[in-house]
Amino acid sequence: MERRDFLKASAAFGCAATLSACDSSSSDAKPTPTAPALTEEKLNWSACCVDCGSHCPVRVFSRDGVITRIESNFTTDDEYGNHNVRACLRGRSLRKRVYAPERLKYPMKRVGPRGSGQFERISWDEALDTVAAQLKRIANQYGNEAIYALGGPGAMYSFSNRGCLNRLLNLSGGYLGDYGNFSFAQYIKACKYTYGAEVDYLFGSSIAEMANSDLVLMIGHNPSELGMSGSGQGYDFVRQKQQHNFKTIIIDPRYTDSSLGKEDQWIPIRPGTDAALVEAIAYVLISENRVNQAFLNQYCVGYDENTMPADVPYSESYKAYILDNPVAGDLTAGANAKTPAWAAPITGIPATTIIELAHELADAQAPFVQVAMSIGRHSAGENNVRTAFMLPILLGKVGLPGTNHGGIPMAASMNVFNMESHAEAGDDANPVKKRISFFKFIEAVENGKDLTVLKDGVILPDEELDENGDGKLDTDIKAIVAYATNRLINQNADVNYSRKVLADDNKCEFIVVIDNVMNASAEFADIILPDVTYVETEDLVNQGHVAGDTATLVQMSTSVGPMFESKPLYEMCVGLAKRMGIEAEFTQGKSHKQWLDEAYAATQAMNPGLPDKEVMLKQGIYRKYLPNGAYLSNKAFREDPLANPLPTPSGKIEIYSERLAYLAKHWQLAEGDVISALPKYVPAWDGFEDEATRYDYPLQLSGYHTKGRVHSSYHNVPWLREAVQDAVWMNPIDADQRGLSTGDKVRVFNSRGTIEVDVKVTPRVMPGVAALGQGAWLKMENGIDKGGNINVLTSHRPTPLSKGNGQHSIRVEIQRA
Ligand SMILES: Nc1nc2c(c(=O)[nH]1)N[C@H]1C(S)=C(S)[C@@H](COP(=O)(O)OP(=O)(O)OC[C@H]3O[C@@H](n4cnc5c(=O)[nH]c(N)nc54)[C@H](O)[C@@H]3O)O[C@H]1N2
Ligand SMILES: Nc1nc2c(c(=O)[nH]1)N[C@H]1C(S)=C(S)[C@@H](COP(=O)(O)OP(=O)(O)OC[C@H]3O[C@@H](n4cnc5c(=O)[nH]c(N)nc54)[C@H](O)[C@@H]3O)O[C@H]1N2
Ligand code: SF4
Ligand SMILES: [Mo]
Repeated sequence: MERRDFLKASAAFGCAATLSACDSSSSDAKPTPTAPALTEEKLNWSACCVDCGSHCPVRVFSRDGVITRIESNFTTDDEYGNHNVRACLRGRSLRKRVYAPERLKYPMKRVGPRGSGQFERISWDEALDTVAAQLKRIANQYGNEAIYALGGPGAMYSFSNRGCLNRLLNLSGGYLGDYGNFSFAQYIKACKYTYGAEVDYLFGSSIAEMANSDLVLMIGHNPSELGMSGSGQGYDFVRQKQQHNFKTIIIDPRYTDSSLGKEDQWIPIRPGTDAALVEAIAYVLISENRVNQAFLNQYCVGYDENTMPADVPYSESYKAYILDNPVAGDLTAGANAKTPAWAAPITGIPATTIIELAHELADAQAPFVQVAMSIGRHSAGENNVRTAFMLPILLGKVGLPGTNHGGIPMAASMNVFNMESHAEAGDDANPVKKRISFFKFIEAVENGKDLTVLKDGVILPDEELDENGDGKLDTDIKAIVAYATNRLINQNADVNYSRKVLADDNKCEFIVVIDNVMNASAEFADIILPDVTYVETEDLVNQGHVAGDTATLVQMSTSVGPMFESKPLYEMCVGLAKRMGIEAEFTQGKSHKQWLDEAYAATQAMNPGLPDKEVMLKQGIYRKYLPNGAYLSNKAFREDPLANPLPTPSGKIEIYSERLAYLAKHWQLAEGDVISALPKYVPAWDGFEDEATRYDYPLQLSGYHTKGRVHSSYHNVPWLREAVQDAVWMNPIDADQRGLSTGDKVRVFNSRGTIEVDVKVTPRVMPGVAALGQGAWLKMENGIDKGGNINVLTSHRPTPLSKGNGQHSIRVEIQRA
């Protein structure tokens, strides 16, 4: 018997026996009160469906509909490959989130000014009547393009996800769609213009491929804090490191948990300057003749005179740019050559360290380069990522065992029915074809009609390509449907700007928020609909994007929900469909249970070994370690580039991109924004070299994803706030200059706002840089955020190419509060 089952059995039988033995041994004649008989404790499998990507199983024990405890997965012998998919500290505290005081219990409507947080309880009928009527009114008055659907990362179920809402909106005339996302908008553009496709090249080699490497270089990559589950990257990385002992170098402004003794070298770098480091490494490799010339000749475009596109001179080549010398064949460095001496003061890395790193990379048999998404979330993010991709390219270490082109680890995953894909298939697809960048929706509320193709990257229906055209949006956004996201306010950049725009209900006339808790975004709703939490519903979930080498499927079920007056999203959507006159189309005549059974059957058809649902309800998790083997990125291209060309226009790796040269000429860019044909270090707004802000705000602030939360999810669990202190990290040098010590309350501020937090003085962050975990809940008091929300300080200015979020580029000053 498994340990837990044994404990459960003793609780059920052993304890009762002990109690009665106690009773009879009493010599006192007075009757001793007996404990009320306990009903049997039930076990249901559920999952943590947040956006960290692992979607770990959890075992929910309950009695009479009340959760007694939540446990992790402990059902295997834990042999690596068949190991338990353990939930991290967050998933294990799920009970605290379910019973949180902030929990939304019933539908509510706003009764004060928008954003004032004044609400009144209403019935479901009133709530759904209002939502249906408002969506219809706005569609009639302004067109369906005026409706924007925001959401999803809070609840990554396969069935009851944002796809339910998307389908509902699609069937009622559609909504303004978006492209890109907060995680990797800039990154996937770097992939597209270098390797030819977006998400396909976001993912690189599996972590298991590190077994064949002798040097793992992580640029901003932090698996130990970002992939913490049993199926996550953190554990896979540690296992590979233990077994194969490859050298590990980590480049990060912070000494992260991925280091902590697992690294051989930590190279602290100033945020947003990795491209300067890479260019200096390129300089060493080129000037010492250590690039892989044969690889560059055969597989790449734009490196030197051998590989330039027709009509583009050598002076435009990468080699000429790095050497600052327009003469082919001449290795003499020009005055602006990208030498280590040039990069040192920018990056904060000594020139000798840069040269050593270049030599280490050149000497490695199989360098495995991992480029994190984080370096894309900067003001010149696309160029940061494109430049980092140059390391394996210059070395020719692409598509060979033990290497990686840079992409984040391929997440092993199983196919699953997904409502979001379903909502875009066939007749249910969105009739509105226009799309904006995900990061532009507040601007589209403020001034949608001013957003154009060439200035703002609006995508028009007849122009699948986001690259030319002179069109624009026809309307401002007038309604927002926000589901499972705190991105109306908390997670979006420049909180004060979002608050100002959304507070005006003449601009966005209607906002509905569907969530579990009253948070900063819910406060801006006109109608709030309370959703069930993960443990209160039946669904299916697979492992998602920031995940490791074990593919998982979890069958969720419940004995505790729905709690209060909450409802699963699907059922809310049925209620709305009824009121919008599209119930038959929406339900297709099926009950919620029938949909779930069909979703399971469809999933089973895609995964032949998957047991029947009855079995999975008891077993909870179905897992496979590397179901398709370890993935080696670019293997086929490397083996035969003619038979397996890349999806770029040239079929090769594009160091020089003619498409980007075209965009650079035709797009209307804001002053200081750079789109370049070559990958380049660009000193951009709020970066280290930004003249406009570096004097008033001398510190760079790095807003990492903390192990204490997933974004804003789990912030309201007091256990986690104790376990992982929300303090701004400062190097002792910077703290001394300001007379600060650990535990002091400080104000962190810039032109956009001020937050108040504790300070932690630590050499784990480099001088000149402060660091603060993103995602803390906003708590505005007299214009100062006492919650410590970093987005009070971030800019809503988009990045040049993807029009994405440069939320990691922040400059601040810090003073005692
Ligand atoms: N400054 C800064 N800002 C950032 C980032 C950064 O690095 N720096 N990172 C960005 C990134 S990568 C991302 S992905 C975004 C994420 O930002 P969000 O998408 O806003 O993610 P969360 O903050 O986790 O919000 C999830 C919401 O879903 C709710 N929720 C949880 N479970 C359920 C459920 O079962 N049903 C419903 N209806 N709701 C539920 C939670 O209560 C929460 O309000 O943040 C971005 N913001
Ligand atoms: N615990 C936890 N795990 C998560 C999440 C979470 O909120 N909490 N969010 C999930 C989601 S949605 C996403 S998108 C991913 C995000 O994954 P990432 O984007 O990779 O995460 P970040 O924490 O932003 O950055 C990772 C590291 O990069 C460093 N860094 C920041 N700027 C730079 C730079 O310019 N150069 C270098 N070299 N390093 C830099 C940071 O200090 C940090 O340690 O994580 C996922 N996993
Ligand atoms: S936060 Fe991520 S790693 Fe932690 S339990 Fe949830 S899904 Fe698993
Ligand atoms: Mo993300």
